[in-house]
Amino acid sequence: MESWRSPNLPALPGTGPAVRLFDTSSQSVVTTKPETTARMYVCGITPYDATHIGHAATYIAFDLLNRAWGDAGHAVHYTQNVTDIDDPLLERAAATGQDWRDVAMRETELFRTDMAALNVIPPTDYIGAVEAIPEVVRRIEDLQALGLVYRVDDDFYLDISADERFGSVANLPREEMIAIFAERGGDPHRPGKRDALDPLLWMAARPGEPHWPASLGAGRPGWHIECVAIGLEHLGFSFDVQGGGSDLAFPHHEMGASQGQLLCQDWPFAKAYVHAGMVHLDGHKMSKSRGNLVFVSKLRESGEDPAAIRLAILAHHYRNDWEWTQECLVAARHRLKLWRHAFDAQAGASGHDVLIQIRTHLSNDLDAPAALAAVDAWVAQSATDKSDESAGSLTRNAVMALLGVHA
Ligand code: 5CA
Ligand code: ZN
Repeated sequence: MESWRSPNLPALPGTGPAVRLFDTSSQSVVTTKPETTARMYVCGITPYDATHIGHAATYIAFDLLNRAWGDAGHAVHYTQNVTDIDDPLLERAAATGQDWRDVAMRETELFRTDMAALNVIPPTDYIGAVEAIPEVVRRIEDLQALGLVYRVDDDFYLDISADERFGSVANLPREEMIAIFAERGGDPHRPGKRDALDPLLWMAARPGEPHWPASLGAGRPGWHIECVAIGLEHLGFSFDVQGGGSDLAFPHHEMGASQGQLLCQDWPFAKAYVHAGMVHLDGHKMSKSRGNLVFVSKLRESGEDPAAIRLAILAHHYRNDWEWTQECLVAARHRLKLWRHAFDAQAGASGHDVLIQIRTHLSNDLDAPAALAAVDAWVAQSATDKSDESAGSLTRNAVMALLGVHA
């Protein structure tokens, strides 16, 4: 699929430090140690109602990582999928009398426009589930050859317990896994399954639903195998970061890790599993199913500066759950105005010092709020300290290159 245009990335003097990130699997902050090229897979949208502030916050979090790695001297190979065939998309299309393909195309296009407006660096590969069906089928055949696949009626399931490490991404007790699996697209109680937690790999064609021909019989992919097939195809095994919102840790990333490990008979599928917190509205997780949404496109239509939307998001640490409010946006507008004024003035307190501080905070588990506070402090100091004549342009470039804020 086409992705979107790249934002302007000003060059900065020197390089940033190695990036440390909180890894869900080990429940600790780890130092990422990519080879020359850092490899990252971030789960993409299911395009039936794009792009709310929660989505934007998650993709901006991984955009910070992309920028921090680039600043540390790495090339970044970034793969993202689009779940352009899945139950929620079909349900939405049916409920609104639209063709599922039209819904997917329209919402994906809106997502691209929103990501470009928010200065998110596009992925290297932007891959739809539908276009990846041949790879998905090939991976399921490989699992079959390993004797790990069984049928329930005409659907195919994976014997997940064959991976002795199953459970080590989200580290949840079994009862909790079963409960969450049922909430997030799984079918723990389907009769005929060997284990409640076995994931669906291939769903046989249902009357009136889209399906594709395959050796497995006509049907469509299960959810988790989609990201495994796309990740292995484009990044290879044991890439540096598997990312998404915290609602993907289980079952999606847990199931994906086991599937990848079984396919490659190796470990780990990803070196770190990194999860962004959930953005809430009116006390509940912002979600398409609940309908409590603030859309990036609506804010933009109402004349909001995308840089203010991005700053409002960056004021929250990516790992925390937080509540979107009008006040965060008002505060971000105010901050943006102060920053622009200070950058325009050129002379100010040392631009070099603030650059180092932004780099340090970003490399420390993407601590954007601390980076914003460092810029605020520089702005305040620059009201009286004019010792550095080009501080404004250096700080503006640092903010643009590292935080992605066009100030
Ligand atoms: N297509 C799958 C991943 S393969 C999917 O989860 N799509 S999604 O559209 O439901 O979500 C896209 C991304 O946004 C996921 O990483 C999800 O964790 C994240 N996300 C969804 N809602 C929120 C929220 N309220 N706050 C933060 N991130 C969210
Ligand atoms: Zn995914």
